[in-house]
Amino acid sequence: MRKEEVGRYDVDHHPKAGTFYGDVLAGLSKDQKSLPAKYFYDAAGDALFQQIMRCPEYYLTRCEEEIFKLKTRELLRYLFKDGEAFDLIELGAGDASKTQYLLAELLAQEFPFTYRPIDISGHIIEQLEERLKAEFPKIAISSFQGDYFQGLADIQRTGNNPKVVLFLGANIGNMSRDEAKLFCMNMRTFLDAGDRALIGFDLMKNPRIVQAAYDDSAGLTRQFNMNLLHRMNHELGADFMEDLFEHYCQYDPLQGACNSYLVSILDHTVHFPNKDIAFASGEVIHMEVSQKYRFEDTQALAEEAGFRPVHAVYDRRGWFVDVIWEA
Ligand code: AVJ
Repeated sequence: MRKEEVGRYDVDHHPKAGTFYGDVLAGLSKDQKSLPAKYFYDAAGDALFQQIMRCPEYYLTRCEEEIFKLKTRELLRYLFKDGEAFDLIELGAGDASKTQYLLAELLAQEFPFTYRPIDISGHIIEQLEERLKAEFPKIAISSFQGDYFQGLADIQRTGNNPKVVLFLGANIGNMSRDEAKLFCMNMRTFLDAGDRALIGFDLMKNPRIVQAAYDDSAGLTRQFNMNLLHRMNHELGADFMEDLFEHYCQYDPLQGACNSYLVSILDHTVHFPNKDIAFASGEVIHMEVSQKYRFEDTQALAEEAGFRPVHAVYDRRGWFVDVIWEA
């Protein structure tokens, strides 16, 4: 029986780091249990995140959309040099809902560029390519499905156009400050002097506003977190029970860190095909950090990672910033 289950879920007895099972077991075996936020995004997670982005409390997407829609030319002016061919690379392109404003303007002004979206989801990449080709028949697009740095390495190997790298949506917020620094340093190694990066940061603001964005009244963020439990049940043969966990999120305005957790409400044990995980009543799984920054923090980060801050574009409320850095 046990063996059959293991077979059914194709579960390795020594799961490797970097695989869903390996990363999940490593995270749940630590004293302080945690799960990597990147595993939120299966098909159901993608759909829930789409809903979160449209819910009234989640201001981030609307702020950055406003910047891309109303300040397209300002972005263009600081990102691109006239006349020279370049690669416009986007890390975690998703549906490119903000980038499309930039693409439309670049095409209208006949900039010679290739759009190179990178996304971990093959499904998302295919849809995006199809949609953009329909919408912008003249676009040169070459997408990469996989890890950001694999994608950057691939682009570096196959061409030597100047690069502009987009990393939008406060995706950098899913890293701790230290991780963000390593990430930016790593990104810098794929760039040449003069290449540019545009990064979206969510800024520190009234703690109630931040807190509400990650604890929406419709319970979408709660479902988004619970979805990872369901995903472990479906894909790894675990037996998490949603009713035994509560969603809890807490914004710390001193650190600018919004942390979300699932709290076990009883002593109980969750079974994977070849591993048991014990939960104490009140014990938490750390699910995600959404790090908020001061503008000055982003400038320090640029310098630490080997970039020169060039320009910054804010939404009208000053809640969000897209910074432009030069390598
Ligand atoms: C995709 C990382 C930008 O942290 O704001 C939204 C993910 N998690 N609600 C964020 C998320 C819960 C989101 N990022």
